[in-house]
Amino acid sequence: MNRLKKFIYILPAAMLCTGCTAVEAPSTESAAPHHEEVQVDESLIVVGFSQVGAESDWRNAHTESIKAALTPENGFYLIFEDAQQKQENQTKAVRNFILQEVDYIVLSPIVESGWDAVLQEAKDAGIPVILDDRLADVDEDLYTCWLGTNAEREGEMAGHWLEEYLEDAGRDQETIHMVTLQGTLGATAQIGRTNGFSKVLKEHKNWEMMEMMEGDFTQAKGQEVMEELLDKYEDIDVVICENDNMAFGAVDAIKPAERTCGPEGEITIISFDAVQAAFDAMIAGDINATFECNPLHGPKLAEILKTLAEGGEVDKISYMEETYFDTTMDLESIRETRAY
Ligand code: GZL
Ligand code: ZN
Repeated sequence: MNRLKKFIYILPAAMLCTGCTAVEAPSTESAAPHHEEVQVDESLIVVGFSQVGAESDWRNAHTESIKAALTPENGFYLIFEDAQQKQENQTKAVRNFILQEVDYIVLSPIVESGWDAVLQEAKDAGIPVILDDRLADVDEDLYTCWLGTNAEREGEMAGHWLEEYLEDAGRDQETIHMVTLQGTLGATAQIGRTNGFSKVLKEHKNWEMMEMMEGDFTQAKGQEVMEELLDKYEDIDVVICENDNMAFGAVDAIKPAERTCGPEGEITIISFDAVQAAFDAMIAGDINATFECNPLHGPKLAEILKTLAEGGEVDKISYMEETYFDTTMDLESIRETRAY
């Protein structure tokens, strides 16, 4: 088990832990200007988690799930850092975790590139790294395992869903004009969804992907990009949005432009994540389908960390279970069962 640990944190006095029941250390940006020692109960697994940001409903559900699982009651001391969608903040956070001698580093890398140096530093410091959600493009020996979602499969599922949808509508021979709102370029979810959908796109000579633009997984950027595409293209039949928040942004752009979308509209909207607000958008008739990307990683991540702490082995890759939802389903009742 871990020896009794002492950490030098810059902590507001109020956050000083009393006795040994550790509290979640605040992210360092909220630090007060003085050093305090925080003692962590020796039985707790100390985890530094560098999160991408709070850019989407999905991301917030992902954060909440991990915070709810990595609690002192469950045997963890969590140090949480929100990088506000900046890679340099994540690199800084990982270096901080190394200085604090955490037991494990969990990283959800905003993009796949640029991690070799800092993950080598973690390896040299003997601190195992677990990649969660997105992947880093590094040697496999720089991370212990990846708990993720199969974005390429999500993209392919969306392509096959569109095949069926168009066939049912008798439009399988029609020229279908499409655009894509891509997520943060270089992020695993963007790479996988774009590549997965493209595999099906290639099988249809009558599907015309007119343009792909980065919407950075946010609603605001999604709206901005969709406004540009609507100005540029008179005839858009399908919009592929690589997450729900960009789909909501696309709807915000389509409606004021006197265009229509969703199952009754001229523009079919396909999305990814399947957050609750996407169910609301399908029920409202604004979007057609959303491909699930399960953010509830907390329990599985806690299980992986405990297995490792007990000297056990874990799979190099573990995928979350995922499906899809569209307006042909009983969305009201499904929505009630959704945890995010
Ligand atoms: C998916 C995750 C993506 C979500 C977006 O694995 O990385 O990031 O699809 C989120 O909503 O911003
Ligand atoms: Zn058309």
